[in-house]
Amino acid sequence: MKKIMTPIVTVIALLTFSFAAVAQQNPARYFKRLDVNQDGAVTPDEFKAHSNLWMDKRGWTDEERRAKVHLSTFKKRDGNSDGEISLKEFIASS
Ligand SMILES: [Ca+2]
Ligand SMILES: [Ca+2]
Repeated sequence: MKKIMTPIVTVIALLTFSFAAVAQQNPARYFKRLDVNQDGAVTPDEFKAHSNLWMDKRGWTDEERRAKVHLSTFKKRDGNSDGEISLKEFIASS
């Protein structure tokens, strides 16, 4: 388990860093890009569209790995665990 966890943790750190790097420049604008239907909250599906792009760029084909990283990154952002990321939560986690 430890053997598997280490790369995943590294990947999450990298993913978080890459989000943070873009988000830091203008979190509100970045949030708008993620919030596809512009209702003020980013759902797992909206977030997934973004994760997928990120992972496709890196050639990730392992579905299990993609799902794991997607879920853990979303959970990190969803401060109150209501299943959506608000702008406030997004800025707080940027
Ligand atoms: Ca939305
Ligand atoms: Ca939330």
